[in-house]
Amino acid sequence: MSDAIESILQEDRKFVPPAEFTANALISSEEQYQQMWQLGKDDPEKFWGDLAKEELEWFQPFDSVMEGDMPDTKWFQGGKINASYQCLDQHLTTWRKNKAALIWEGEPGETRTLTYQELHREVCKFASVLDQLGVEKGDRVTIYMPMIPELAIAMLACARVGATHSIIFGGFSADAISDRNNDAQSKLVITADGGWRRGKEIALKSTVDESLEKSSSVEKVVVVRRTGGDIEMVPDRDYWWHDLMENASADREATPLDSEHPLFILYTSGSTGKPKGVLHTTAGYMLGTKMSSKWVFDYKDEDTYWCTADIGWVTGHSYIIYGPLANGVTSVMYEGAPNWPDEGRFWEVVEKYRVNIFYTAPTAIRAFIKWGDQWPQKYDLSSLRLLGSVGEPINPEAWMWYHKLIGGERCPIVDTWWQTETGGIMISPLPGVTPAKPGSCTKPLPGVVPAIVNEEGKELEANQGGLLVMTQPWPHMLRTLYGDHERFIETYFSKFDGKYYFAGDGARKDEDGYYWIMGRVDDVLNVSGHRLSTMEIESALVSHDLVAEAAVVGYPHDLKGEGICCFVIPKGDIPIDEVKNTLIKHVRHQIGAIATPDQIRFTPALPKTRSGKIMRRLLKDIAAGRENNQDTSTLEDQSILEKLRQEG
Ligand code: 6R9
Repeated sequence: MSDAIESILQEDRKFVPPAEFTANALISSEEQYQQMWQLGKDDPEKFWGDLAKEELEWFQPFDSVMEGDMPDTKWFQGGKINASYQCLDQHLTTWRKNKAALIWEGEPGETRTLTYQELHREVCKFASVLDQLGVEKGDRVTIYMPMIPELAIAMLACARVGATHSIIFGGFSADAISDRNNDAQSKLVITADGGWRRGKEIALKSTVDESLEKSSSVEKVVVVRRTGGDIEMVPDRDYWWHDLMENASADREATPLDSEHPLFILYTSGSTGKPKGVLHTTAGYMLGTKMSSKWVFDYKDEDTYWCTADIGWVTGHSYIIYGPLANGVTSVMYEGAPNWPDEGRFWEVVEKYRVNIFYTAPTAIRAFIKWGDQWPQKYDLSSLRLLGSVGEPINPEAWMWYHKLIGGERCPIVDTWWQTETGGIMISPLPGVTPAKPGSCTKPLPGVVPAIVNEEGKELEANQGGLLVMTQPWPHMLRTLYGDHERFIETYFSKFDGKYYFAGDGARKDEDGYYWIMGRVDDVLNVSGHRLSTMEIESALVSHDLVAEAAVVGYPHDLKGEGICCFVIPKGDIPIDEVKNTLIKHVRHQIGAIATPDQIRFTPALPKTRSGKIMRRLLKDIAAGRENNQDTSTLEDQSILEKLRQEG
């Protein structure tokens, strides 16, 4: 058992929300939560239907709340709606029109604030640009950009005209972009010359150029000038953002769209090599992100809220843009690294904007711990009133550090469990209600009905480890994997005959009904809170001439949560270190920097069963440096294990 899991199992501390927080909270008592949760379970139609009427602005009301069972539930049929209208237009008739929607800080230090009105204006203008470029309702648009305001503008403009955006994280390679362009059949790519990261320019446009050699569906490219770096512009294909915006009309109404109109595709790693295009639609997603952020972050109108994620991941979609803006909140957006120009940057930003709510990932917290207490201690963090965590289980030690050093022991911590597929937070404390236990994401939000089941789908007793499933549909769940509905059913629903949504995580529920996530049960790695599939990395490795066969496993890593260990059978003689670097570079080129292997171990053979299956459990033990006490009787060649250990 790993140290992290061991320490979670021993955890029995409880942290009750401060009375003052509870007194001002939107959901402020256990009874109120119980009532909401019970209604969501017993009568989801009423629960979600009432919220959809109260909380969303409809061009045309819906006829039904939900139609059909999982996996193909349709929500709010007959309704007409627009996500950009929810985030922008609805605030313009209120006092919020001149409130800051986005406060942006670039890594080099420049800042830009866009009020709701200003953001609306920019979004309308870029929506007009999309019209001019021939982007139509239903078209797919790829966005590959740094964390700059134009990224938010581009995504909301797509939503405004009914184009489905597919945002690709800036750390992905040209091949990864072309795969996604082709899968989605994107018509347009929006990018920038580059972005800033740790003082260096990360080139984006040149990567897009390379990807377009293999993306035949893409007709045009829009380029934001960010770094001023040297780039090539292809006539009649590439256009500067600022040229297009110069004369664009700010008069562009939001197109009324069906509730189930596809809002975005976001690619994520699954257990096979091919990334999955998770598709979210409009009304259900907007309701889910609006309500979950309101309940979990307990927004107040005067709050400044900062989610440190990149918009290239689902957390940035749901909790930098759609959720907060639908609630009329001020959302901070930061372009760069947490340790540039020094390790105090995040705390400097908190102090500068008097951030009240701060949402980050355990991998970042572990890095802060390593960098030392002196960094947060240098800054005034007294504005903070609530902290959040997302992306992977937070170990109790990191939780305590976050609580003491950042939260000054006064801020509740919301450990939010959810996935790209769930669209929004599913299991999380309510900060004014739920006593926190470090390491547990606690209880399901209203409208969410999870269970822990065994392989046969039988619900387990308290404290028994099993598989996490959802037993009821929810409005913000994924609708399909783009272009592959069969894979959607197969991946998430076939395990339990269509009855449950299978999350892919192992978990247990304790005697108080608290959920404790134990990590993925499939071949998905969680590296610094980012999902990567072992198969994806294996295919990248074997695509290199020097590699005959490869097996990739995760192992516990102090900072990243999981590190990437690659066992490689080379072609020919066992090569030297230089080849390791070649292979590392190759993987980075194939997938992107986020997939950089931590270890490459050459081996003459891999441990296999007699039927030829790689025994990953054994490799995992070896990568983790653990003694192996598993059954190796099915291992074809017993001497391999010894050899592998020696290689390490
Ligand atoms: C939002 C996001 C999803 C996977 C998920 C799980 C892990 C996320 C967690 C957590 C424990 C938490 N995960 N939040 N594990 N506690 N609070 O991260 O989406 O990138 O799709 O990853 O991340 O394993 O299945 P995504």
